[in-house]
Amino acid sequence: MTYITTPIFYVNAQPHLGHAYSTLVADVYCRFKRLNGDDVRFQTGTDEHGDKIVQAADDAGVSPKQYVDQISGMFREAWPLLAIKPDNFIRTTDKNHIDTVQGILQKVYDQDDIYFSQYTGLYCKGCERFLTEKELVDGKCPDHLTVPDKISEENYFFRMSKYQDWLIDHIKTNPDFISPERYKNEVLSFLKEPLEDLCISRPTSRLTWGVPLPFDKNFVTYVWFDALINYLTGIGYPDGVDFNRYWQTSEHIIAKDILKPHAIYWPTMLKSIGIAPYRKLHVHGYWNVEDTKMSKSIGNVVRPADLVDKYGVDAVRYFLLREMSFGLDSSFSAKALVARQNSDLANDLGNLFSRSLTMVGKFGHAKVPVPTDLTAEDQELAEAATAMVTDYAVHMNNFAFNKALQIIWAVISRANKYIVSNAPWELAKDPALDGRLQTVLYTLLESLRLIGLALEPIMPATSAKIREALGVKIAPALDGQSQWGLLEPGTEISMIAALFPRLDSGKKKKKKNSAATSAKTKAKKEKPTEDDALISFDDFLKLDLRIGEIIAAEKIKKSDRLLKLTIKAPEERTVVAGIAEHYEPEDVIGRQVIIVANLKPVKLMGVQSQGMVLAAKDNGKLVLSAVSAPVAAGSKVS
Ligand code: ME8
Repeated sequence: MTYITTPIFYVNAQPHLGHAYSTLVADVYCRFKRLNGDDVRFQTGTDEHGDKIVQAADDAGVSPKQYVDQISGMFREAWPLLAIKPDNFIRTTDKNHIDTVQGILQKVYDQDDIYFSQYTGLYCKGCERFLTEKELVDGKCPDHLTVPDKISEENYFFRMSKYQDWLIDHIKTNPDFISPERYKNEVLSFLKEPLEDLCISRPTSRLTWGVPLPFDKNFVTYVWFDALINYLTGIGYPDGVDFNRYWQTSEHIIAKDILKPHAIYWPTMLKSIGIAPYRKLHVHGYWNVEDTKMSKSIGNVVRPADLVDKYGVDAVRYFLLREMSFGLDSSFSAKALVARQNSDLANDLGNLFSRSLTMVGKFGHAKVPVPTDLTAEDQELAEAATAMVTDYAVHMNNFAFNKALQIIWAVISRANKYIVSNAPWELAKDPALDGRLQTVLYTLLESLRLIGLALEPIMPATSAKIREALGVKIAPALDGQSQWGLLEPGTEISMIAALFPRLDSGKKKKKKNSAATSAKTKAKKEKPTEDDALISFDDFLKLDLRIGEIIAAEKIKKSDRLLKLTIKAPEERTVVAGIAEHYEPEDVIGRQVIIVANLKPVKLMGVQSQGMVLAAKDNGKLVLSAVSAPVAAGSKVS
């Protein structure tokens, strides 16, 4: 039995390659366990409270609720495009999750593991946590390269330090608790220093978008204390049957960025709640893009839906698992993906598949042939193919997906050489060699069957195509299907189109009529090229730009960033602008600015905004747009 989870992702950004990798690994591991006959539950979801989300919603000009609904939906919709099938998608704004968090907080508070105190610390908004001086590099957060804010306030604290010795002992006595080893060592080395207690609240004067503390309504729960509990809520803690069934088999998949919350906060929280620690924590490295950190500002964010649209689901799944060594960083490039698609998929696997089937069609009456005596070479291929399944399984269990694939590809390459050395087309010329010919063809088909079986978790559609071509009707399973010689002679084979097209590097795959080719996915680009950055004149004409005159302005309560403007253009309208940190209301009254007049209205902090004011951003400073001489309010800008 296994309960597999991914991190629940913040909804301050759309799903990208990094999120896709963790979720893909969880899906592959889940499919692999199921192939072994295991009872598996797989959960992912979204983390929707906290500062970051409020800020992102503010920047997008919508309310936090509208914002989280929209982005959470994008995560939910992204996974099926990659053939990822979670059993449960959890949101931290779900009522049952909020109830569970409050129940746990009350329990931990009642047993005196939470106390109230004054705290001064260095807070990194990006990490959503206080950093210690030691963690800073040149005074900055090493992950976000920002100087943390010094914050001093009264808050509630979880007695994390109380569990430090227990945690060290647990990690040492359970060698598989955190893997790969390097991350276990990192945690143990961190635990050599005394652990501080964990600040688990935020005053509502600073943040309201969170789970209210059940014992003090003036505070909301710190986002990490709330988020980690998702792993319990998702299986119905405290009394759902699934909790008792699955919890002790829980395995979390994360990247190195969130090691500390998962390896330190979470086990100590569980200990305090009185729940056994999770079974395993699997930590992977980071995806860069062409050796550069993936970031919105650089414009190199890779969207999974775009990749699927361009290259197809299985090629993307294959590439991500083949290219990254679990635990280490890796670099994505479209060029490398195309190269792998052409060499590993179209050439090696694709050719083995189409040559074998074509030859069975031509020389074997399109039926699984009857094998006769096996030669040493046949035996060797048969043994290599069966050993492949066993060895691959060891690597899959250890999250060494790239090694599992290398083992499969070694057999593919061997089978391709076997075709060349046995030259079935030559055997076909002499009727006396028909027995030999049929044995060679059988050996190829049986190798393909085992290759297809092993590939199921990683490339489910390809594996299904191989099964279909070979006339295998039963659902794939390692137990009972891993031995040699199970293909039934006489079974009709089906001719199926090539598994993978060859791609010209840099060119798009011909669009298929698939769900992946939705209008939405087309709108998102993998990496902007010069062409992508250009819009047509028709696109430009869609914008209704006008000169607006600001005739009134006021601050919006509870927002540091927003001003409510009344703008004449020529009719009066309300526009909410995020300029309050740069302009006082009295500074803007009487100004003429350029507005986008045909933007869909949105509600911002309860105020309906009908348009947008254009401003230039210079080194973080906003400067309002203007015209060089006064013009009539409402004049069109073109
Ligand atoms: O940290 N390479 O959410 P998050 C590989 N909400 N994986 C990457 C990656 C990259 N470049 N970028 C992101 C949070 N990831 C919290 C988690 S869990 C209780 C709460 C993946 O949206 C990777 O799995 O910042 C990483 O750990 C996670 O996204 C961080 O997602």
